[in-house]
Amino acid sequence: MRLRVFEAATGQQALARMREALGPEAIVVATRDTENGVRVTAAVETHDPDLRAMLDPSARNAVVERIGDALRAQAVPPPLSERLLARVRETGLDDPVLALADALGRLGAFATAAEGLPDRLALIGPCGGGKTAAVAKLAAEARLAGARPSVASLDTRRAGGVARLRSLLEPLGVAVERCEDPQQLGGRSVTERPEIVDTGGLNPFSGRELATLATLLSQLGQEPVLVLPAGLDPADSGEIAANFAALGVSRMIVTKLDMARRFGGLLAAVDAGLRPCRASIGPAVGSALLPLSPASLARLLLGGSEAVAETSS
Ligand SMILES: Nc1nc2c(ncn2[C@@H]2O[C@H](COP(=O)(O)OP(=O)(O)OP(=O)(O)O)[C@@H](O)[C@H]2O)c(=O)[nH]1
Ligand SMILES: [Mg+2]
Repeated sequence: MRLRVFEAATGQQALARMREALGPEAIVVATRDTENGVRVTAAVETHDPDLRAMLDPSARNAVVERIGDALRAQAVPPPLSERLLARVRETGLDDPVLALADALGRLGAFATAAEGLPDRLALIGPCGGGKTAAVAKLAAEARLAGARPSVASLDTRRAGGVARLRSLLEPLGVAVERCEDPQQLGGRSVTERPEIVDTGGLNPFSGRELATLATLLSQLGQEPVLVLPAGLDPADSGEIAANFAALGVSRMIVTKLDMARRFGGLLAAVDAGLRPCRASIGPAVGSALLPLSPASLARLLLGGSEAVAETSS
């Protein structure tokens, strides 16, 4: 109940003002004649908060349970789930998306949408992970923004590696420079930005191939960015991400979200120290790489595959 006072020359005018301000549900509590006319005290019902429901401890448990169920369904490794749930319990936020987003924000660093990706980058990662498609998407995005990207490829060991990227970028009028090694790549004078480099795929569990990558990274002027599919087994994904983190890689583009039904692998990679910068949903060059934030990841985890379908349409 809230009280308000209205004064006017006549009672009718005071009542009209009251209705205008408080609506038809207002009721008159008292009227009094004054020197200038009439003074009406009116009341309007306010909806009191349901304190009992707000203080009910089981309401908080319901949020924890909902998030716990989602993390299980997403095949998030149990120790990682427990850490996320401990944070959800600690903050006591009532909204599942906000509560999970907060916990994810604590789990690892996320690049902000504005920060995005470096403007000189080399995409690296497991065979078939989506590096070449991501290079093409980044180049297309730059063209759309009116920039003239520089694109080069170090994927020369395999027949057709460079040709595929060329075929993807030809319609955009973007040339692809073939570079046999990092010396040739570094020897060019490139002023265009962004500068995007494609590389050949590797076996992320092979010590020999990781050692070759480490040598390559020590010779690159561009920041290496891991390209990792979202639907990998969580233990594999965490191990792959940890191997790349050990080589000094800190950012990743997550691909093939549309081909994943569980995102525990993505979370395991974030937990291993890789910052998710962008997400690829579908192979088409025209489908943009979307930013990934703790909130969007929380929605993805709570909404599952339906959320991906929504985002991609
Ligand atoms: N559904 C889906 N397919 C994708 C996505 N990104 C890439 N692909 C497809 O996955 C396949 C492999 O992608 P590439 O871009 O060639 O992967 P890569 O990492 O360059 O592969 P290598 O150079 O052989 O190591 C291709 O058929 C792509 O069209 C994605 O986000 N969703
Ligand atoms: Mg490739």
